[in-house]
Amino acid sequence: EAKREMREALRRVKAEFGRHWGLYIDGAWMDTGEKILSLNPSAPKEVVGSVAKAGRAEAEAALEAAWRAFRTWKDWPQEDRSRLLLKAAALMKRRRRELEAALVYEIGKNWTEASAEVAEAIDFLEYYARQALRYKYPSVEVVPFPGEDNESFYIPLGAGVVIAPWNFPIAIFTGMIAGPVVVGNTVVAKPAEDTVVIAAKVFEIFHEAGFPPGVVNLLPGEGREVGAYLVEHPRTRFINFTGSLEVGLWIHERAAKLAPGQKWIKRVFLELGGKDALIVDETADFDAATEGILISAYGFQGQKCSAASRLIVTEKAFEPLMERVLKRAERLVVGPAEENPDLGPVASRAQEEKVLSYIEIGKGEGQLVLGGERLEGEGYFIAPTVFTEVPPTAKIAQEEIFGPVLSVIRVKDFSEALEVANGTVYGLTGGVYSRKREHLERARREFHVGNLYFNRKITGALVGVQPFGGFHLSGTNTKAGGPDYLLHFLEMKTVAERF
Ligand code: TXE
Repeated sequence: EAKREMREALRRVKAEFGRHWGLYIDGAWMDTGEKILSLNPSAPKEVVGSVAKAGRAEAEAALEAAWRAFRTWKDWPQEDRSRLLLKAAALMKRRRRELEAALVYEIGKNWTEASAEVAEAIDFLEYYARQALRYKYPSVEVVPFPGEDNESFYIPLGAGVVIAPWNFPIAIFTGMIAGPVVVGNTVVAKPAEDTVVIAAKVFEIFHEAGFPPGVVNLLPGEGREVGAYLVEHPRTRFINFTGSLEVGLWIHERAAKLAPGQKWIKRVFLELGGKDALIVDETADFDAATEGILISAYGFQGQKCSAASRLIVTEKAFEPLMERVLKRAERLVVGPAEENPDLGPVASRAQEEKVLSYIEIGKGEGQLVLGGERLEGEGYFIAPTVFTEVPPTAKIAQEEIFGPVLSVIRVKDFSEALEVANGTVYGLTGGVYSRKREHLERARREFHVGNLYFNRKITGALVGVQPFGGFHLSGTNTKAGGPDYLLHFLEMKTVAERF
Protein backbone atom coordinates (compact mmCIF):
# COMPACT_ATOMS: atom_id res chain seq x y z
CA GLU A 1 0.00 0.00 0.00
CA ALA A 2 2.72 2.47 1.05
CA LYS A 3 4.65 1.53 -2.07
CA ARG A 4 1.73 2.22 -4.33
CA GLU A 5 1.08 5.56 -2.62
CA MET A 6 4.72 6.47 -2.94
CA ARG A 7 4.79 5.69 -6.64
CA GLU A 8 1.69 7.76 -7.14
CA ALA A 9 3.23 10.66 -5.20
CA LEU A 10 6.42 10.44 -7.25
CA ARG A 11 4.37 10.65 -10.40
CA ARG A 12 2.44 13.68 -9.14
CA VAL A 13 5.53 15.54 -7.96
CA LYS A 14 7.27 14.78 -11.24
CA ALA A 15 4.30 16.23 -13.13
CA GLU A 16 4.99 19.50 -11.27
CA PHE A 17 8.60 19.61 -12.51
CA GLY A 18 9.57 23.06 -13.69
CA ARG A 19 6.95 24.87 -11.63
CA HIS A 20 7.84 28.23 -10.10
CA TRP A 21 7.20 29.30 -6.49
CA GLY A 22 7.36 32.74 -4.98
CA LEU A 23 8.89 33.86 -1.75
CA TYR A 24 6.63 34.40 1.20
CA ILE A 25 6.57 37.68 3.13
CA ASP A 26 3.88 39.05 5.42
CA GLY A 27 1.47 36.26 4.60
CA ALA A 28 1.68 36.63 0.81
CA TRP A 29 3.52 34.92 -2.02
CA MET A 30 5.45 37.28 -4.26
CA ASP A 31 7.87 37.16 -7.11
CA THR A 32 11.17 38.93 -7.71
CA GLY A 33 12.91 39.28 -11.03
CA GLU A 34 15.41 36.54 -10.17
CA LYS A 35 15.16 32.77 -9.74
CA ILE A 36 16.92 29.94 -8.00
CA LEU A 37 16.76 26.73 -10.03
CA SER A 38 16.61 23.40 -8.30
CA LEU A 39 17.87 20.24 -10.00
CA ASN A 40 17.29 16.54 -9.43
CA PRO A 41 20.63 15.11 -8.23
CA SER A 42 19.72 11.70 -9.66
CA ALA A 43 19.35 13.31 -13.12
CA PRO A 44 20.64 16.90 -12.97
CA LYS A 45 19.19 17.80 -16.38
CA GLU A 46 15.77 17.67 -14.77
CA VAL A 47 14.64 20.94 -13.24
CA VAL A 48 12.60 20.12 -10.15
CA GLY A 49 11.39 23.68 -9.92
CA SER A 50 12.38 27.25 -9.32
CA VAL A 51 11.79 29.73 -6.56
CA ALA A 52 12.02 33.52 -6.51
CA LYS A 53 15.38 34.71 -5.26
CA ALA A 54 15.39 37.27 -2.47
CA GLY A 55 17.73 40.23 -2.23
CA ARG A 56 18.22 43.00 0.29
CA ALA A 57 14.93 44.75 -0.39
CA GLU A 58 13.03 41.53 0.38
CA ALA A 59 15.15 40.96 3.49
CA GLU A 60 14.18 44.43 4.74
CA ALA A 61 10.52 43.80 3.99
CA ALA A 62 10.59 40.42 5.72
CA LEU A 63 12.24 41.75 8.89
CA GLU A 64 9.79 44.64 8.93
CA ALA A 65 6.85 42.24 8.60
CA ALA A 66 8.29 39.94 11.28
CA TRP A 67 8.62 42.76 13.82
CA ARG A 68 5.15 44.04 13.02
CA ALA A 69 3.70 40.57 13.53
CA PHE A 70 5.64 40.15 16.76
CA ARG A 71 3.67 42.96 18.42
CA THR A 72 0.54 40.82 18.58
CA TRP A 73 1.86 37.26 18.20
CA LYS A 74 3.85 37.54 21.44
CA ASP A 75 0.60 38.08 23.34
CA TRP A 76 -1.39 35.23 21.81
CA PRO A 77 -2.48 32.63 24.36
CA GLN A 78 0.07 29.83 24.34
CA GLU A 79 -2.62 27.23 23.63
CA ASP A 80 -3.54 29.04 20.42
CA ARG A 81 0.04 29.26 19.20
CA SER A 82 0.55 25.59 20.01
CA ARG A 83 -2.66 24.72 18.17
CA LEU A 84 -1.29 26.26 14.96
CA LEU A 85 1.73 23.97 15.14
CA LEU A 86 -0.56 20.98 15.57
CA LYS A 87 -2.56 22.13 12.57
CA ALA A 88 0.65 22.32 10.53
CA ALA A 89 1.55 18.81 11.75
CA ALA A 90 -1.85 17.50 10.64
CA LEU A 91 -1.43 19.09 7.20
CA MET A 92 2.02 17.59 6.92
CA LYS A 93 0.55 14.18 7.65
CA ARG A 94 -1.99 14.68 4.92
CA ARG A 95 0.72 15.70 2.44
CA ARG A 96 3.23 13.22 3.76
CA ARG A 97 3.74 11.24 0.54
CA GLU A 98 4.08 14.37 -1.55
CA LEU A 99 6.74 15.74 0.81
CA GLU A 100 8.58 12.43 0.72
CA ALA A 101 8.51 12.46 -3.07
CA ALA A 102 9.86 16.00 -3.06
CA LEU A 103 12.79 14.84 -0.91
CA VAL A 104 13.44 12.02 -3.35
CA TYR A 105 13.58 14.36 -6.32
CA GLU A 106 15.11 17.49 -4.91
CA ILE A 107 17.80 16.06 -2.67
CA GLY A 108 18.17 12.40 -3.61
CA LYS A 109 16.88 10.69 -0.45
CA ASN A 110 15.60 7.17 -0.88
CA TRP A 111 12.03 6.56 0.27
CA THR A 112 13.05 5.06 3.55
CA GLU A 113 15.12 8.09 4.54
CA ALA A 114 12.52 10.46 3.12
CA SER A 115 9.67 9.03 5.15
CA ALA A 116 11.78 9.06 8.32
CA GLU A 117 12.49 12.73 7.69
CA VAL A 118 8.86 13.74 7.21
CA ALA A 119 7.94 11.84 10.37
CA GLU A 120 10.65 13.76 12.22
CA ALA A 121 9.29 17.11 11.04
CA ILE A 122 5.82 16.15 12.31
CA ASP A 123 7.37 15.09 15.62
CA PHE A 124 9.10 18.47 15.99
CA LEU A 125 5.82 20.32 15.48
CA GLU A 126 3.93 18.16 17.95
CA TYR A 127 6.69 18.06 20.54
CA TYR A 128 7.34 21.81 20.57
CA ALA A 129 3.59 22.51 20.65
CA ARG A 130 3.39 20.53 23.88
CA GLN A 131 6.63 21.72 25.42
CA ALA A 132 5.68 25.37 24.92
CA LEU A 133 2.88 25.03 27.47
CA ARG A 134 5.55 24.71 30.17
CA TYR A 135 6.66 28.30 29.70
CA LYS A 136 3.38 30.11 29.46
CA TYR A 137 2.57 32.99 31.76
CA PRO A 138 2.21 32.87 34.74
CA SER A 139 3.67 29.44 35.14
CA VAL A 140 7.15 30.39 36.24
CA GLU A 141 7.98 31.56 39.71
CA VAL A 142 6.20 33.50 42.37
CA VAL A 143 8.52 33.97 45.33
CA PRO A 144 7.04 35.01 48.67
CA PHE A 145 8.78 37.93 50.34
CA PRO A 146 7.59 40.19 53.16
CA GLY A 147 5.69 43.19 51.80
CA GLU A 148 6.24 42.32 48.13
CA ASP A 149 4.87 40.23 45.32
CA ASN A 150 7.75 38.83 43.30
CA GLU A 151 7.24 37.01 40.06
CA SER A 152 9.46 35.95 37.19
CA PHE A 153 8.17 34.81 33.85
CA TYR A 154 9.33 34.15 30.30
CA ILE A 155 8.86 36.40 27.32
CA PRO A 156 9.92 35.84 23.70
CA LEU A 157 12.89 37.64 22.14
CA GLY A 158 11.50 39.16 18.94
CA ALA A 159 12.16 38.60 15.24
CA GLY A 160 14.97 36.21 14.41
CA VAL A 161 16.58 34.53 11.45
CA VAL A 162 16.68 30.82 10.62
CA ILE A 163 19.40 29.64 8.24
CA ALA A 164 19.00 26.04 7.24
CA PRO A 165 21.03 23.33 5.46
CA TRP A 166 19.95 21.07 2.60
CA ASN A 167 20.45 17.72 4.28
CA PHE A 168 17.20 17.71 6.32
CA PRO A 169 15.29 20.37 4.40
CA ILE A 170 11.95 19.46 5.97
CA ALA A 171 12.78 18.23 9.47
CA ILE A 172 15.60 20.61 10.47
CA PHE A 173 14.00 23.51 8.62
CA THR A 174 10.59 22.98 10.25
CA GLY A 175 12.09 22.36 13.69
CA MET A 176 14.32 25.44 13.59
CA ILE A 177 11.31 27.61 12.71
CA ALA A 178 8.69 25.94 14.92
CA GLY A 179 10.75 26.17 18.13
CA PRO A 180 11.18 29.94 18.29
CA VAL A 181 7.78 30.65 16.74
CA VAL A 182 5.67 28.57 19.11
CA VAL A 183 6.85 30.54 22.14
CA GLY A 184 5.98 33.88 20.56
CA ASN A 185 8.90 34.89 18.35
CA THR A 186 8.64 35.58 14.64
CA VAL A 187 11.02 34.33 12.00
CA VAL A 188 12.61 35.07 8.65
CA ALA A 189 13.79 31.75 7.23
CA LYS A 190 16.46 31.28 4.60
CA PRO A 191 16.49 27.75 3.21
CA ALA A 192 19.54 26.20 1.57
CA GLU A 193 19.98 26.98 -2.12
CA ASP A 194 19.64 23.30 -3.08
CA THR A 195 16.26 22.72 -1.43
CA VAL A 196 14.15 25.75 -2.22
CA VAL A 197 11.20 23.80 -3.64
CA ILE A 198 10.82 21.75 -0.48
CA ALA A 199 11.05 24.95 1.56
CA ALA A 200 8.21 26.44 -0.50
CA LYS A 201 6.10 23.34 0.16
CA VAL A 202 6.71 23.63 3.89
CA PHE A 203 5.57 27.25 3.67
CA GLU A 204 2.43 26.26 1.77
CA ILE A 205 1.65 24.21 4.85
CA PHE A 206 2.39 27.09 7.24
CA HIS A 207 0.17 29.31 5.12
CA GLU A 208 -2.68 26.82 5.14
CA ALA A 209 -2.29 26.24 8.87
CA GLY A 210 -3.16 29.92 9.30
CA PHE A 211 -0.13 31.60 10.84
CA PRO A 212 -0.87 35.33 10.97
CA PRO A 213 0.95 37.41 8.31
CA GLY A 214 4.59 38.09 9.18
CA VAL A 215 4.99 35.36 11.81
CA VAL A 216 6.86 33.11 9.37
CA ASN A 217 8.57 34.48 6.27
CA LEU A 218 10.45 32.60 3.55
CA LEU A 219 13.47 34.18 1.90
CA PRO A 220 15.20 31.85 -0.55
CA GLY A 221 18.51 33.33 -1.58
CA GLU A 222 22.22 32.91 -1.49
CA GLY A 223 23.89 32.41 1.85
CA ARG A 224 26.67 34.83 1.15
CA GLU A 225 24.24 37.52 0.00
CA VAL A 226 20.89 37.53 1.71
CA GLY A 227 21.99 35.14 4.48
CA ALA A 228 24.94 37.32 5.42
CA TYR A 229 22.79 40.44 5.18
CA LEU A 230 20.29 39.01 7.67
CA VAL A 231 23.08 37.91 10.03
CA GLU A 232 24.58 41.40 10.15
CA HIS A 233 21.28 43.25 10.25
CA PRO A 234 20.67 45.42 13.36
CA ARG A 235 17.05 44.24 13.59
CA THR A 236 17.92 40.55 13.79
CA ARG A 237 17.36 39.47 17.39
CA PHE A 238 18.61 35.88 17.15
CA ILE A 239 20.09 33.52 14.60
CA ASN A 240 19.25 29.83 14.51
CA PHE A 241 21.77 28.18 12.18
CA THR A 242 22.52 24.63 11.08
CA GLY A 243 25.27 24.04 8.55
CA SER A 244 29.01 23.90 8.12
CA LEU A 245 31.61 24.73 10.75
CA GLU A 246 33.14 27.35 8.50
CA VAL A 247 29.92 29.31 7.94
CA GLY A 248 28.89 28.83 11.58
CA LEU A 249 32.11 30.41 12.83
CA TRP A 250 31.70 33.28 10.39
CA ILE A 251 28.15 33.90 11.63
CA HIS A 252 29.29 33.76 15.24
CA GLU A 253 31.89 36.42 14.60
CA ARG A 254 29.71 38.72 12.51
CA ALA A 255 26.73 38.48 14.82
CA ALA A 256 28.90 39.66 17.71
CA LYS A 257 29.48 43.04 16.03
CA LEU A 258 27.06 45.75 17.01
CA ALA A 259 25.49 47.26 13.86
CA PRO A 260 24.46 50.92 13.93
CA GLY A 261 21.08 51.21 15.63
CA GLN A 262 21.22 47.74 17.17
CA LYS A 263 19.80 47.51 20.68
CA TRP A 264 20.63 43.99 21.83
CA ILE A 265 23.22 41.28 21.89
CA LYS A 266 22.17 38.77 19.25
CA ARG A 267 21.67 35.24 20.40
CA VAL A 268 23.38 32.77 18.11
CA PHE A 269 22.63 29.05 17.98
CA LEU A 270 24.86 26.86 15.87
CA GLU A 271 24.43 23.21 15.00
CA LEU A 272 27.53 22.33 13.02
CA GLY A 273 29.32 19.24 11.85
CA GLY A 274 30.65 16.02 13.23
CA LYS A 275 33.30 13.41 12.64
CA ASP A 276 31.35 10.77 14.41
CA ALA A 277 32.98 7.53 15.45
CA LEU A 278 31.72 4.04 16.12
CA ILE A 279 33.91 1.90 18.37
CA VAL A 280 33.73 -1.87 18.02
CA ASP A 281 35.58 -4.09 20.50
CA GLU A 282 36.26 -7.82 20.47
CA THR A 283 33.22 -8.66 22.61
CA ALA A 284 30.73 -7.04 20.22
CA ASP A 285 27.97 -8.82 18.31
CA PHE A 286 29.65 -8.37 14.93
CA ASP A 287 26.54 -8.98 12.86
CA ALA A 288 24.52 -6.36 14.72
CA ALA A 289 27.48 -3.96 14.63
CA THR A 290 27.78 -4.44 10.86
CA GLU A 291 24.14 -3.47 10.33
CA GLY A 292 24.59 -0.41 12.54
CA ILE A 293 27.79 0.62 10.79
CA LEU A 294 26.30 0.41 7.31
CA ILE A 295 23.19 2.38 8.08
CA SER A 296 25.06 5.00 10.12
CA ALA A 297 27.84 5.46 7.57
CA TYR A 298 25.87 5.25 4.33
CA GLY A 299 22.33 6.35 5.22
CA PHE A 300 21.55 9.33 2.96
CA GLN A 301 24.99 8.82 1.43
CA GLY A 302 26.68 9.87 4.66
CA GLN A 303 25.32 13.40 4.35
CA LYS A 304 24.21 13.78 7.95
CA CYS A 305 25.96 15.50 10.81
CA SER A 306 25.14 12.34 12.77
CA ALA A 307 26.69 10.03 10.14
CA ALA A 308 29.38 7.64 11.32
CA SER A 309 32.45 8.49 9.28
CA ARG A 310 35.05 6.82 11.49
CA LEU A 311 35.09 3.20 12.54
CA ILE A 312 37.49 2.46 15.37
CA VAL A 313 38.16 -1.23 15.80
CA THR A 314 40.22 -3.05 18.39
CA GLU A 315 42.92 -5.38 17.12
CA LYS A 316 41.06 -8.60 17.91
CA ALA A 317 37.80 -7.43 16.42
CA PHE A 318 39.32 -6.22 13.19
CA GLU A 319 39.23 -9.31 10.99
CA PRO A 320 35.85 -10.77 11.88
CA LEU A 321 34.23 -7.36 11.73
CA MET A 322 35.80 -6.07 8.53
CA GLU A 323 35.04 -9.29 6.71
CA ARG A 324 31.34 -8.78 7.47
CA VAL A 325 31.35 -5.04 6.79
CA LEU A 326 33.01 -5.36 3.39
CA LYS A 327 30.87 -8.29 2.33
CA ARG A 328 27.70 -6.34 3.12
CA ALA A 329 28.98 -2.97 1.85
CA GLU A 330 29.92 -4.28 -1.58
CA ARG A 331 26.37 -5.43 -2.10
CA LEU A 332 24.83 -2.02 -1.40
CA VAL A 333 22.86 -0.73 -4.36
CA VAL A 334 23.53 2.79 -5.62
CA GLY A 335 21.13 4.45 -8.04
CA PRO A 336 18.42 7.02 -8.74
CA ALA A 337 16.64 7.86 -5.50
CA GLU A 338 13.18 7.11 -6.88
CA GLU A 339 14.13 3.45 -7.24
CA ASN A 340 14.66 3.29 -3.47
CA PRO A 341 18.27 2.09 -3.62
CA ASP A 342 20.45 1.76 -0.51
CA LEU A 343 22.31 4.89 -1.63
CA GLY A 344 21.04 7.61 -3.93
CA PRO A 345 23.17 10.38 -5.41
CA VAL A 346 25.02 12.94 -3.31
CA ALA A 347 23.15 16.22 -3.18
CA SER A 348 24.87 18.43 -5.74
CA ARG A 349 27.79 18.89 -8.05
CA ALA A 350 29.59 20.75 -5.25
CA GLN A 351 29.08 17.82 -2.86
CA GLU A 352 30.28 15.39 -5.51
CA GLU A 353 33.46 17.38 -6.06
CA LYS A 354 34.09 17.71 -2.36
CA VAL A 355 33.63 14.01 -1.65
CA LEU A 356 35.75 12.91 -4.62
CA SER A 357 38.54 15.24 -3.60
CA TYR A 358 38.57 13.71 -0.10
CA ILE A 359 38.70 10.26 -1.67
CA GLU A 360 41.80 11.34 -3.60
CA ILE A 361 43.36 12.60 -0.37
CA GLY A 362 42.42 9.33 1.33
CA LYS A 363 44.29 7.29 -1.26
CA GLY A 364 47.49 8.80 0.07
CA GLU A 365 46.53 8.37 3.70
CA GLY A 366 44.99 4.91 4.08
CA GLN A 367 44.28 1.76 2.14
CA LEU A 368 41.33 1.95 -0.23
CA VAL A 369 39.52 -1.38 0.13
CA LEU A 370 36.12 -0.58 -1.35
CA GLY A 371 34.59 1.91 -3.79
CA GLY A 372 36.55 5.10 -4.18
CA GLU A 373 34.99 6.23 -7.42
CA ARG A 374 32.19 7.98 -9.15
CA LEU A 375 29.71 5.58 -10.69
CA GLU A 376 28.23 5.48 -14.17
CA GLY A 377 25.13 7.50 -14.78
CA GLU A 378 23.96 11.04 -15.08
CA GLY A 379 23.44 11.58 -11.37
CA TYR A 380 26.01 12.31 -8.68
CA PHE A 381 26.56 8.69 -7.76
CA ILE A 382 29.52 7.77 -5.59
CA ALA A 383 30.30 4.20 -4.59
CA PRO A 384 30.23 3.38 -0.88
CA THR A 385 33.85 3.75 0.07
CA VAL A 386 35.98 2.20 2.80
CA PHE A 387 39.54 3.07 3.74
CA THR A 388 41.35 0.91 6.27
CA GLU A 389 44.63 1.46 8.12
CA VAL A 390 43.80 5.14 8.39
CA PRO A 391 45.99 7.00 10.90
CA PRO A 392 43.90 8.91 13.46
CA THR A 393 45.49 12.18 12.40
CA ALA A 394 44.78 11.73 8.65
CA LYS A 395 42.64 14.38 6.98
CA ILE A 396 39.97 11.77 6.17
CA ALA A 397 39.88 10.88 9.88
CA GLN A 398 39.66 14.48 11.05
CA GLU A 399 37.57 16.50 8.58
CA GLU A 400 33.88 16.17 7.86
CA ILE A 401 33.56 14.68 4.36
CA PHE A 402 29.76 14.47 4.29
CA GLY A 403 29.69 11.61 1.84
CA PRO A 404 29.68 7.80 1.69
CA VAL A 405 33.24 7.44 2.95
CA LEU A 406 34.18 5.39 6.00
CA SER A 407 37.63 5.67 7.55
CA VAL A 408 38.60 2.61 9.55
CA ILE A 409 41.16 3.04 12.31
CA ARG A 410 42.71 0.01 13.95
CA VAL A 411 43.64 0.35 17.63
CA LYS A 412 45.22 -2.00 20.14
CA ASP A 413 42.59 -1.81 22.89
CA PHE A 414 39.55 -0.01 24.23
CA SER A 415 41.56 2.73 25.96
CA GLU A 416 43.21 3.68 22.73
CA ALA A 417 39.84 3.51 20.98
CA LEU A 418 38.41 6.13 23.33
CA GLU A 419 41.43 8.33 22.96
CA VAL A 420 41.19 8.22 19.17
CA ALA A 421 37.41 8.71 19.25
CA ASN A 422 37.84 11.92 21.27
CA GLY A 423 40.67 13.15 19.08
CA THR A 424 38.88 15.52 16.68
CA VAL A 425 37.58 19.08 16.96
CA TYR A 426 34.01 17.75 16.98
CA GLY A 427 31.88 16.00 19.60
CA LEU A 428 28.48 15.33 18.12
CA THR A 429 27.55 11.64 18.09
CA GLY A 430 29.35 8.42 18.83
CA GLY A 431 28.59 4.77 19.25
CA VAL A 432 30.02 1.73 20.98
CA TYR A 433 29.37 -1.91 20.13
CA SER A 434 30.46 -4.05 23.05
CA ARG A 435 29.12 -6.66 25.43
CA LYS A 436 31.51 -5.62 28.16
CA ARG A 437 29.71 -3.58 30.80
CA GLU A 438 32.96 -2.04 32.00
CA HIS A 439 33.69 -0.70 28.51
CA LEU A 440 30.23 0.78 28.15
CA GLU A 441 30.49 2.43 31.56
CA ARG A 442 33.87 3.87 30.71
CA ALA A 443 32.54 5.21 27.42
CA ARG A 444 29.56 6.73 29.25
CA ARG A 445 32.04 8.82 31.26
CA GLU A 446 34.84 9.41 28.81
CA PHE A 447 33.49 9.39 25.23
CA HIS A 448 32.89 13.12 24.92
CA VAL A 449 29.96 13.56 22.54
CA GLY A 450 26.51 15.07 22.89
CA ASN A 451 24.74 11.92 21.69
CA LEU A 452 26.22 8.57 22.59
CA TYR A 453 24.75 5.26 21.45
CA PHE A 454 25.45 1.77 22.80
CA ASN A 455 24.74 -1.28 20.65
CA ARG A 456 22.18 0.68 18.67
CA LYS A 457 21.26 0.42 15.04
CA ILE A 458 21.66 4.03 14.01
CA THR A 459 23.41 7.16 15.25
CA GLY A 460 20.49 9.56 14.64
CA ALA A 461 18.13 10.98 17.24
CA LEU A 462 14.41 10.74 17.98
CA VAL A 463 12.58 13.96 18.80
CA GLY A 464 11.58 14.12 22.45
CA VAL A 465 13.58 11.01 23.25
CA GLN A 466 17.18 11.93 22.45
CA PRO A 467 17.76 15.71 22.58
CA PHE A 468 20.24 16.30 19.78
CA GLY A 469 23.40 18.41 19.77
CA GLY A 470 27.10 18.14 20.40
CA PHE A 471 30.20 19.41 22.15
CA HIS A 472 33.34 21.22 21.00
CA LEU A 473 33.14 22.67 17.48
CA SER A 474 29.95 20.74 16.75
CA GLY A 475 28.14 23.86 17.90
CA THR A 476 26.34 25.51 20.76
CA ASN A 477 24.70 22.23 21.80
CA THR A 478 21.25 23.75 21.58
CA LYS A 479 19.71 20.25 21.88
CA ALA A 480 16.98 20.26 19.25
CA GLY A 481 14.04 18.04 20.17
CA GLY A 482 14.92 18.30 23.85
CA PRO A 483 13.07 19.71 26.83
CA ASP A 484 15.22 22.86 27.11
CA TYR A 485 15.27 23.82 23.44
CA LEU A 486 12.52 26.42 23.64
CA LEU A 487 14.24 28.23 26.52
CA HIS A 488 16.88 29.47 24.10
CA PHE A 489 14.24 31.64 22.45
CA LEU A 490 12.87 33.14 25.65
CA GLU A 491 14.15 35.53 28.27
CA MET A 492 13.10 35.99 31.84
CA LYS A 493 11.50 39.10 33.20
CA THR A 494 11.12 39.75 36.92
CA VAL A 495 8.54 42.02 38.48
CA ALA A 496 8.43 43.03 42.16
CA GLU A 497 5.41 44.88 43.47
CA ARG A 498 5.18 46.35 46.94
CA PHE A 499 1.87 46.08 48.68
O1 TXE B 1 26.88 24.34 3.99
P1 TXE B 1 26.80 25.88 4.39
P2 TXE B 1 26.91 23.75 2.49
C1 TXE B 1 28.74 20.71 6.00
C2 TXE B 1 29.09 19.50 5.19
C3 TXE B 1 28.96 19.98 3.79
C4 TXE B 1 29.47 21.37 3.90
C5 TXE B 1 29.02 22.32 2.84
O2 TXE B 1 30.42 19.12 5.48
O3 TXE B 1 29.71 19.25 2.88
O4 TXE B 1 28.97 21.80 5.15
O5 TXE B 1 27.60 22.38 2.75
C6 TXE B 1 23.89 29.48 4.35
N1 TXE B 1 25.96 33.94 5.86
N2 TXE B 1 27.35 20.70 6.42
O6 TXE B 1 27.76 24.56 1.59
O7 TXE B 1 27.54 26.70 3.41
C7 TXE B 1 23.62 28.64 3.13
O8 TXE B 1 22.99 29.40 2.13
C8 TXE B 1 24.75 33.40 6.13
C9 TXE B 1 27.06 20.05 7.66
O9 TXE B 1 25.55 23.56 2.05
O10 TXE B 1 27.17 25.98 5.83
C10 TXE B 1 22.74 27.55 3.71
O11 TXE B 1 21.40 28.03 3.84
N3 TXE B 1 24.36 32.23 5.66
C11 TXE B 1 25.71 20.32 8.15
C12 TXE B 1 23.34 27.35 5.10
O12 TXE B 1 24.07 28.54 5.37
C13 TXE B 1 25.20 31.53 4.89
C14 TXE B 1 24.63 20.51 7.18
C15 TXE B 1 24.27 26.13 5.21
O13 TXE B 1 25.25 26.22 4.20
C16 TXE B 1 26.48 32.04 4.55
C17 TXE B 1 25.05 21.20 5.99
C18 TXE B 1 26.84 33.30 5.08
N4 TXE B 1 28.03 33.84 4.85
C19 TXE B 1 26.37 21.25 5.65
N5 TXE B 1 27.09 31.13 3.76
C20 TXE B 1 25.33 19.38 9.26
N6 TXE B 1 26.10 19.42 10.32
O14 TXE B 1 24.36 18.65 9.21
C21 TXE B 1 26.24 30.10 3.60
N7 TXE B 1 25.09 30.34 4.26
